[in-house]
Amino acid sequence: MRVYFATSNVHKVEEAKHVAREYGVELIPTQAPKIELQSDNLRDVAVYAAVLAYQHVKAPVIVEDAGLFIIALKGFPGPYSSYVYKTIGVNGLLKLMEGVEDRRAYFLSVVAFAYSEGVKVFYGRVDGEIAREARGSKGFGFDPIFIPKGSTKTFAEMDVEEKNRYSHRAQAIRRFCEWLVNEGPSHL
Ligand code: ITT
Repeated sequence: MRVYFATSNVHKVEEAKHVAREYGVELIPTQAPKIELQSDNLRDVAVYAAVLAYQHVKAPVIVEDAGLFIIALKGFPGPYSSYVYKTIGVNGLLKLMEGVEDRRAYFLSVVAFAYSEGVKVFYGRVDGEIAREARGSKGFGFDPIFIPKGSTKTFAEMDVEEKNRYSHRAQAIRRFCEWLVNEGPSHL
């Protein structure tokens, strides 16, 4: 089964492909149309982007929208993670967390699948904490400062397989693939 994955992020593709392969699903990367809906809801952003992508590629396609939610910062940067990463970055977030004892945070992933029958949405979440300093050079984005529950390593200290054992994205893609294989449209 082949499904397009509309994204500008090569790391997302690599992570998702590893998971999808286990289900016999081939993800084909394609450029996402770059009009992002301004919304504080990841689901709305993903669904809107998936509909646009479907009109563009004219074939079944997924879009994934993700964000890092820090409890002590009332969920910031959340849906603004991409902008915050590009502006203040990892060091800016560490600064905001200086002196903060409650390090709890989670990543959320929303996968929206657009196809002839409409849009289906799948979620993934990983809980963990914000490290005291950046560690590791693998992965992308806020990986150097996120330690998932059950590990002492940051995501940036893990290879793709290990990150996928924990990650929000791997969970959402797994749920999508399970649905696709068991209940999805058979003509894909
Ligand atoms: P798209 O083209 O797919 O939208 P993007 O990089 O803009 O790619 P998102 O808007 O979904 O992706 O991601 C928002 C930001 O959240 C992203 O730039 C990272 O900084 C951060 N992020 C999301 N998932 C992450 C992960 O697995 N590890 C580290 N940071 C992550």
